[in-house]
Amino acid sequence: MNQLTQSETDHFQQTGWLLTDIFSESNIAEIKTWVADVASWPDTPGQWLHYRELTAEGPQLCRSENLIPYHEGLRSLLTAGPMLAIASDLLGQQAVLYKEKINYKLVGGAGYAPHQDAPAYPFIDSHVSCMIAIDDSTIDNGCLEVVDAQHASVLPMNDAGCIAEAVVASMHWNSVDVPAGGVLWFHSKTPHRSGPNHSANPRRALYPTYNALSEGDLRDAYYREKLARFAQSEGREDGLVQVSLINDFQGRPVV
Ligand SMILES: O=C(O)CCC(=O)C(=O)O
Repeated sequence: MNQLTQSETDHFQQTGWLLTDIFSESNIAEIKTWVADVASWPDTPGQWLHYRELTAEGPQLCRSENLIPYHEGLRSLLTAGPMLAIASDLLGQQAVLYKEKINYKLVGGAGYAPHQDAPAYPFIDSHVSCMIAIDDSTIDNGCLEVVDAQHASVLPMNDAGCIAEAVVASMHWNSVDVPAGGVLWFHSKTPHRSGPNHSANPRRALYPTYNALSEGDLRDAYYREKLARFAQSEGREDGLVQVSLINDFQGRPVV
């Protein structure tokens, strides 16, 4: 613990998000190769999960998840060292990894409707997540946009499990540029959204999520629950790609 300064912890407590700079150039280069490793994995039932979307460039990977059982580098990055220490600082107690994913947002990739993560994360009320930017993340390529000081409770939702339109319109959205290797931490009730990637380059990001270990080590239970709910689901009524337990992703299905 105590990887963060008091003013950094205060910023997170007050706003619900915090931008940190913890990786060296060589760390970042290595993490980029790990993300490329995952993207090259085949679709193998019963292991990691890949999801695809249809873009103007054709079918593209949009997300991979359940990665750490199959990648030693990612496992040690996300379950030890500064990542686990910062998550513990922000939770105020020992953290444990709850889930992990890569959102690729390749050229033409879709964005995410305004939402809080908490309704999509069963078993526990409060988590802390972060976006580890693999590529520079800007408004052009669909960076995260967050709302300050709205992480105390779950806000009214629409049928998609996203934040109700009237509430979205009443809030002030801050777009947060994150340079490649930068890490943007956010609470699971911090409202966030992102636009599509209108640029000519990918906007990849790795997202680990942590919970307090005192509430249980629930990573296996999370993936079991998610797969069970997906197996029962008949797909989204709006016909878009289902990557989450809420319907935040705006990607079109590959037909
Ligand atoms: O990667 C993004 O643009 C947004 C990700 C997000 O909000 C999510 O995966 O819940």
